[in-house]
Amino acid sequence: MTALFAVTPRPVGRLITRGFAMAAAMILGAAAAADDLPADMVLIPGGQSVIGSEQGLDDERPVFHVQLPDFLMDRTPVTVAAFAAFVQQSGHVTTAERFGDAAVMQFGTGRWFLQPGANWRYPLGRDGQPAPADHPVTQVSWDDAQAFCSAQDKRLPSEVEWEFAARSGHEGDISYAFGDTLLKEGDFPARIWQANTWNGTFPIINTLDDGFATTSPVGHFGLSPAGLSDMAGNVWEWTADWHGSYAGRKGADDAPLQGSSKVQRGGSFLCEAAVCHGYRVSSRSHSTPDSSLMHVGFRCARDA
Ligand SMILES: [Ca+2]
Repeated sequence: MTALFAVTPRPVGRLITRGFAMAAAMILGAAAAADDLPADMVLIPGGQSVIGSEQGLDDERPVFHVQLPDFLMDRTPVTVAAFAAFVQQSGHVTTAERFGDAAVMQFGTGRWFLQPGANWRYPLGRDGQPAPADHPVTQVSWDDAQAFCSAQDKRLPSEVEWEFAARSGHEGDISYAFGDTLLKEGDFPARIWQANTWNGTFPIINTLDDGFATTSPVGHFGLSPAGLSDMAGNVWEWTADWHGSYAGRKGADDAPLQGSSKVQRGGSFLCEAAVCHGYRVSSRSHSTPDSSLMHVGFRCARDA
């Protein structure tokens, strides 16, 4: 049976954004100069940034400062199609397939359970729909994600790299990878959502205002100023790092050397701000490396 998993509750935090557009323009200018990038990756120019938020939850503070070199990030989360190609080529058998079950949340109650037969092909189990090819792959463990990235000559991003990329060069407090509002400014009452989250009252009512009850096609909600899609909502994304307190952190290279669970970033379609505001740039969740969950995927990174 699959090991226990943790899904961290995410209360609402109030965050303030300033100067986002200027920082974004700087990033875009630097990225545009790179002509030899892999088509599926984005150059994230290095620099300094704050990590965490003093207005966030306990594990988002104290904030600390990092200095990062240039690095590359996948433009989108890894899709079901890309993962299928990897499986076909490598013969990889996922953790969920070996265990015979994976974690599924029951809509209406919010109760998590291990669903027999759930895996990356059928995230909700064999009675559910097969995973669409252009959606982010889910029901993959940290070990599966690591294996995929390694096969592409890539690696999982560190937690610091993930947040740095989500901030698009913005060092101050910032709400989301796309700015400071979930709804595109000026579009009321058109209600143009910028991320796939939970709309309504979790876990009882999902109004589906953003169009999706579970995952959505990668890139459906556009790109962040850094050129990345789905850096808020859709699926949480595995990072390379063990989860731990920020207390004593002094830079990008002193993440915990051991732990019991790996950090996930970005929030998911299950996040409703009053319960789980996980799609903020500084928000963190974590699960044991062998956990496979219906709302967790990943993307890869590479040294520049
Ligand atoms: Ca949704």
